[in-house]
Amino acid sequence: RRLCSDAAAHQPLAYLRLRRAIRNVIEQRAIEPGQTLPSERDLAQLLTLSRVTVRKAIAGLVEEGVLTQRHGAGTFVAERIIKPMSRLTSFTEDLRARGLNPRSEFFERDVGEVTPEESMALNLSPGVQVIRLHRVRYAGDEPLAIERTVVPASVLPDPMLVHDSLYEALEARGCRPRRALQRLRAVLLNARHARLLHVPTGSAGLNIERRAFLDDGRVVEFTTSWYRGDIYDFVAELQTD
Ligand code: 16G
Repeated sequence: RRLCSDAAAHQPLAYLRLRRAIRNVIEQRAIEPGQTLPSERDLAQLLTLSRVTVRKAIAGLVEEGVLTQRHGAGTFVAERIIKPMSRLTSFTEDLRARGLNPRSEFFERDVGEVTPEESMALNLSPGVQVIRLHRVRYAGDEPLAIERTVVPASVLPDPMLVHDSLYEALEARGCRPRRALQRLRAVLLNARHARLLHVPTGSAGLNIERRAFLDDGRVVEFTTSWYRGDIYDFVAELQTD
C-alpha cells in the first residue's frame, strides 16, 4: 500500500519527461523542421541525464515520426510528415505533434440518407441517416490533404458538431474509434485535386481509405483521403510472427 502512495510512483519516468520536453520544444518551433537536435552526449551532459535515458526518449520520438535519424549525420526534426501506420491518430493530432497548425476548409457539411455505396462501406441499413464532411486539410496556409468522410448520424447527429477535428467531436461524444482498417494506394492527382492541393496536375498522391470502428464493431467513419505524396511518408514497423 505504501508503495502505491509513494510520490515516485506518480512521477513519469525520466525518458518520458524528456520526450515530452523535446516535443514541446518542437511544438514551439524552437527547433525548426530540418534542423538538428544536439547530440545524445551533449543532451545528456546539459540535462544531467544518463545517455540511456536520452537515447530512449529520442527513439520514442523517431518512432512517432517527429524526429528522423540519418546515419552519421545525427537526429533531425522531420521535414516530411512521417505518419506511423499502426497508430490510430487524427490529422489534427499528427500536425500538432509536429508544431504545425491544423485547419480545415469545408466545402460540404450535410446530413442525408445513406447512398447504396455508403451503406456498403459503413455496413449500414438502407434508409438510415449519415453526415458527410468534405474538406481540405491544411497546415497553416499549406494544403496537405483532401478528405471526404461519412459518419452514421447515430454516432454524430449534426455535422456542425465538427468544428475542425472530427476525432475531437467523436471523443466528446465518447465515440472515439478504437480500431481501423486502412488501404493506401498510389494515385496521380487529377486537375481538381491538384488545384486544391496547390500542386501540378498529375503529381503523386496517396489515396487512403479508412474504416474506423467502435469497440462493439460498429463503423464510426468511412473516410477517403488524398494526401500529398511530396510531403507524406507512411511508415510501419514490421515484425516476424
Ligand atoms: C486522418 C484520417 C482520417 C480521419 C482524420 C480525422 C488518415 C489517412 N486519415 O486524416 O480518416 O477522419 O484523420 O482528423 O490518417 P481530424 O480529427 O483532425 O478531423
